[in-house]
Formats: sequence, C-alpha cells, structure tokens
Amino acid sequence: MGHSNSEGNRQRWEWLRQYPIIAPSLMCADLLHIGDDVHRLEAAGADAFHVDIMDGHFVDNLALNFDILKQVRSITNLPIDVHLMVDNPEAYMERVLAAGADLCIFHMEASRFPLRAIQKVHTSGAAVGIAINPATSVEAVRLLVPQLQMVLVMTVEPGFAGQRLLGFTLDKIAELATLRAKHNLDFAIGVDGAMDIEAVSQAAKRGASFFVGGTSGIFLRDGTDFAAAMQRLREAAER
Ligand code: S6P
Ligand code: MG
Repeated sequence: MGHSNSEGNRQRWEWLRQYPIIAPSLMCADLLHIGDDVHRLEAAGADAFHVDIMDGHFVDNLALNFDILKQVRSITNLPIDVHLMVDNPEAYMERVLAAGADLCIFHMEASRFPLRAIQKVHTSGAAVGIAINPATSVEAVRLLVPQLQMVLVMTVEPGFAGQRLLGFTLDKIAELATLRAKHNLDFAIGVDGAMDIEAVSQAAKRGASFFVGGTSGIFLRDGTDFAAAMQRLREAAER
C-alpha cells in the first residue's frame, strides 16, 4: 500500500463499484439511539454509512464528530464514508482515517492543495472523494478525476438536512459520466441532498451510483420503516 494505484488499495475500494450504493446519512438518525439505528439500518439493507463532519466555518452548522465515527466503526463492518464539510480538510484527515473511514470526501471549495490531500488519504489505503457544491462546476475537478474514487455532487447547499433539491445540479452528473467515459476512468458518482425516490431515479439515469439518504429518502417522518424506504430507493435506482 502507499501508492494511489497499488493493488491493495484497489481491493479495498472494490465496494465502491457496487450498484447501487444506498448510504444512510447518520446525522439524520436518532442521535439519542444512534447505535440502534445503525443496527436497524444494517438489517434493513444499507450498503454503507455516510458520516457528516462539519466545523461551523465552511458551513454554519455542526454535525457528527470523530468520537461518534469511532463508535459507529466499532459496531459495523459496512463501509463508512466521511463527508468533511470543513475548511482546511487536510488538518482533519488523519483523525478521519485513524477512526477507520473507508472513503474520505472533502470539498473542492475548501481545499488549497487537493493533490496533497488525495495523497494523504491514499497513503492510508482509504478511497478519496471530492464533493462539489451546487454552484461549483465540473471543470473545477476535471484535472483531479483520474486520481479520485468518487465525485460527490451536492444537490443542495451543504450543511443542513431537509432542504429542497436544486434540480440544475443533476446536469453535472451527466457531465461527469461523459468525462469518465471519455477518459476511461472508474470513479463513482455520488449524490447528496434531498434524495427522495424521484431524485434518485433522475440521478441514476444520469450516471450516479452512490446515493446518500437523509430525511427525504430514508428517515421519513410518516412511519415508513427503513427497509421499505431503502427498497424504494433501490428500485428507483434501477436504470
Ligand atoms: C448536509 C449533509 C447531508 C445530509 C443529507 C440529508 O448537507 O451533507 O449528507 O445529511 O443531505 O438528506 P436530506 O434528504 O435531508 O436532504
Ligand atoms: Mg453529506
């Protein structure tokens, strides 16, 4: 391990090639009983867990943290992706990786030295994703995609659950899929924000394979259980 293209790393990244990947966003879980929700989500067919970490600067909110991440890691073997919504993400990466994240996602808008950040994550063996805000174009990551395992398209402004989908962001999925095909690359395209059944279907048609599920897709307030909610998203992803 150590080199970004080493065989060991590729094996550790294999789960990202699965289709679809439905990743419940744990900031939307019942925080008083997060362990119970992790077990229930796992039994209900979750493919991975999405852990949002914020710093109150890059976004004006706080979400989960390293201690919660470690606790979640200790009770599940499913892949964990960490979505860093923080300024200067390089400063947090060692802790994210030490806590056992399988995929570390940072924001293009927050990183001055993205190449260095990518290298840091790859050295640990974990996969790397870059998230792009709704107003950030695909062009911003074009030179980096050969080194990435995921581009996460934010379909809402980051920071809060429960927002409305920004439909124009879906076009970037198709753009990324075209870029991926043109250069024969294999990064996954993820989507995060307001992923309900219709949004998952739209995103899937354009080439997304990784769907973060929050209050609109999985943690529904109408009594739908996790298994039923996830099954609907899975069906919506059939393209
Ligand atoms: C916040 C974070 C997201 C949310 C997710 C919630 O920006 O990055 O992962 O937890 O978007 O989903 P929903 O359906 O409430 O928008
Ligand atoms: Mg997120």
